[in-house]
Amino acid sequence: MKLYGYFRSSASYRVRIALSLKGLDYDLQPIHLRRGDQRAMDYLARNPQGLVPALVDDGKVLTQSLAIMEYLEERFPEPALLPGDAADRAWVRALAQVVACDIHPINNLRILQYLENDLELDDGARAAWARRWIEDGFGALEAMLKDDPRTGDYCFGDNPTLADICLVPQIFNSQRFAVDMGRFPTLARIHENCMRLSAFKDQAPERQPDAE
Ligand SMILES: N[C@@H](CCC(=O)N[C@@H](CS)C(=O)NCC(=O)O)C(=O)O
Repeated sequence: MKLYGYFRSSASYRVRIALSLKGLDYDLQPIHLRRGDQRAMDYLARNPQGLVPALVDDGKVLTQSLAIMEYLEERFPEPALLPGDAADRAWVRALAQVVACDIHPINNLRILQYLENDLELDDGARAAWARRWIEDGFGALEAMLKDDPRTGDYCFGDNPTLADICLVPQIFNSQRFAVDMGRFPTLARIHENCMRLSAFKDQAPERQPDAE
């Protein structure tokens, strides 16, 4: 498998964690987002959205981190990243989508670049924007997880799932915007547990070969 990604991209980090939890090897093809490699013709031929990650398996190009992780789950079911029960799976997907659908897209590089270049917002205003939406989503996740009996060492029980895989990279990203995790003690505890696992720790952005 070949993973097109960028060390600091949280969507790429998600897929690296999933591959690692499933014990799957891959070759990394760095796409330098700040340099604009995602908009080069040869990359757009693979992913016309001009976003990372993209995973190539068996000659097929897969895009969108959630779709890629669901593909990996179907193709390599063990260890499972989703629970066995349909309602539990819907819960885990809902937690994952709070991050992947409602927090991450409005704080993405291209959005921050639009705020800077088109709306001419300064560093402080851009950071305030990112913090606003991250804290909004983290507040919802904290409320969902803190007293729920399904919450364990991780977002769902005592094994990592897609929910943790989405949460941890978003917490990494939130550190750039000085989000105070003290306000989200359940998320902070789960994050700490995840970071004890090599799949999360070794795939962290600063440990990637393309890290700057
Ligand atoms: N929903 C997509 C989001 C992908 C995405 O936004 N990737 C970011 C990095 S985390 C990117 O490639 N940004 C490039 C840009 O904004 O130009 C997924 O989950 O794969």
